[in-house]
Amino acid sequence: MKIVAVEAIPYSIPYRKPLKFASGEVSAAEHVLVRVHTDDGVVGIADAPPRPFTYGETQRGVAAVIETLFAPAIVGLTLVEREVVHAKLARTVGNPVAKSAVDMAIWDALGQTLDLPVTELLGGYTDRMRVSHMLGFDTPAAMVDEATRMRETYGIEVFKVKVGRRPVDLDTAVVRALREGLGEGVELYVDGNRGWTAAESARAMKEMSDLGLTLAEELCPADDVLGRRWLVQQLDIPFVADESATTPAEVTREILGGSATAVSIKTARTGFTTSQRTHHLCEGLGVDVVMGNQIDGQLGTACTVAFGAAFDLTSRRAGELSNFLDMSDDLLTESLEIRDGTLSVLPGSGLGVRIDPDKLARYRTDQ
Ligand code: MUC
Ligand code: MG
Repeated sequence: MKIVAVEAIPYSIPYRKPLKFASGEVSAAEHVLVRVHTDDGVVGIADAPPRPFTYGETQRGVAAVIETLFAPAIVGLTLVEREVVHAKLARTVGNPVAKSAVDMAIWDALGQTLDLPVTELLGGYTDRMRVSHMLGFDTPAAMVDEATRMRETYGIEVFKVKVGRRPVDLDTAVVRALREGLGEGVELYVDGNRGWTAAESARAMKEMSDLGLTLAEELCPADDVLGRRWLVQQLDIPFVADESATTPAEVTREILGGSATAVSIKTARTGFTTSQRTHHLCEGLGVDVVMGNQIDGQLGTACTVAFGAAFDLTSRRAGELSNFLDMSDDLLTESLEIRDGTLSVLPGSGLGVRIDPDKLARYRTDQ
């Protein structure tokens, strides 16, 4: 049960089609695979997807902070001393993605050691989640085509539409085309990644008020404090805090300050240990939760569904679990399968996933 080594392996896998949104664009999964080794020969794994446009982390920075600060701080601790690990990592500010991957790799190693699935250790509420697919910027016709393909191929009926372009009609036209093209049966919601002002957001939401949207996420920056509060007060659907609520303290500030009424939990940035704290906080505050996607590959998606399925509150809404489908390849020995719009938690101990050594050798960038 003792941690003896922590590895941080950078790799790069191209996307077939880049995902574009108001705060950035991703055309390759330039992530870091984290492996935590124990003295029993167990190896826990997790993925770190750096998102410099949101958290300031880079692939080299993630590998460096793990190798130079985190690994020396936690080697020698046992897998059950997760709160000690948490406190040691917290001595370094920021670096949410690097910290989360270390945390989740420890949980995977713990599950393997106890021969129990991580999702059951976390809460064991259900074994699957409905899937929501994120649609990146494109023309209305291309976005309707993509959504139609996702519905026909995987049975996905929930779509998060990226918005936040100027003029706002570029995006409102897309959402209208999606509603007309897909019909009333699908669930649609929007995510602006802070691209609009509060006034632009209000205008866009008014223009789309007949389209039956279920959520609005980060339409304008949380730092525009009064504007955002003004916007949230006039909406009749939950306003999701995503990148503005990446810690329990930020969740408390956003919700109690009236700047959001729902929260996106992303295991890529809060791991399992802090995601538990965020979940319990949201339950206590009585706010809705969405399991978000940090443009995760299959390993990250396996973590999201393991956490999301563990609790009632996190499994109620569809989780954002499908954007790995846009990658040209992945690292796992067996692909995740979305069927009938649903992703099941993988069976087996820990996270239930294994890395294909040949694929890792092909895509790692440090050798
Ligand atoms: C999202 O919900 O914002 C875009 C950037 C990122 O970090 O996650 C995605 C999706
Ligand atoms: Mg978002």
